[in-house]
Amino acid sequence: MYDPNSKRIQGREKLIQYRKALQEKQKWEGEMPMGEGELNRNGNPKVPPGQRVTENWPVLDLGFQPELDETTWNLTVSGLVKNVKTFSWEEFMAFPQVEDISDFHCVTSWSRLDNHWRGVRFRDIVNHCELLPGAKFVYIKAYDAYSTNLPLEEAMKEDVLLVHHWEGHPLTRDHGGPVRMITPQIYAWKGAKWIGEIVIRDYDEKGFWEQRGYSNTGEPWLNDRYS
Ligand SMILES: Nc1nc2c(c(=O)[nH]1)N[C@H]1C(S)=C(S)[C@@H](COP(=O)(O)O)O[C@H]1N2
Ligand SMILES: [Mo]
Repeated sequence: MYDPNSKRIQGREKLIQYRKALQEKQKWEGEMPMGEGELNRNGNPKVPPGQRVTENWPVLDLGFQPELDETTWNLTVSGLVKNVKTFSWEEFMAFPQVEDISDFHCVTSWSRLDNHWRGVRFRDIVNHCELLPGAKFVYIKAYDAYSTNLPLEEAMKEDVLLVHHWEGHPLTRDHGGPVRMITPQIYAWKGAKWIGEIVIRDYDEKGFWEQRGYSNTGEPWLNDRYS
């Protein structure tokens, strides 16, 4: 925790591995310059290919921002878990509260670096409900018409959080307050704002943007944007 740079180095290493594997080095290099000019003090790229750093935090939604508060919001975990359960705000806040700093990469090419989050680990909530055999995919439903999907393995990573604070302030409604998911290692569309339900499944179902041509995997460091 508290080391977004090591996460960037991991991403960068993934990219290098991938380039080696491709063995079309020159062609690839021409199409996809690494670094994009955004270098940190050590000369390493801070952002994945094709991304630019933004200082502000843009808002993206489907034109509708659900109005929720701590009394009306709740979170259901369903599907392949032993204990299907709906957590109230108080029950959600009773999980271990963690802080983390991570980057946020939007597929529309902006990245916001070093976001300071407070929230609950996705894996703590799901483990509490006890995964059943066959659990492999996650389908997320939000309080707007939004949905998204990701492999369970990605969702269980340490820095995937359900956050309620950003930079020391309660998460605002426009950014998905009171609680949204964040997926630092994959594009931000995989992190549902106004998260309402986590469905654990043995099959994959595409979410809102995945159905409309976004990548099913969405790995920023591999420039994995569209399917
Ligand atoms: N519920 C919901 N979650 C969502 C979206 C949305 O429209 N509705 N947009 C996604 C996209 S495309 C991105 S890039 C991020 C944007 O989060 P932000 O508006 O806080 O920057 O949220 C993701 N989660
Ligand atoms: Mo996005």
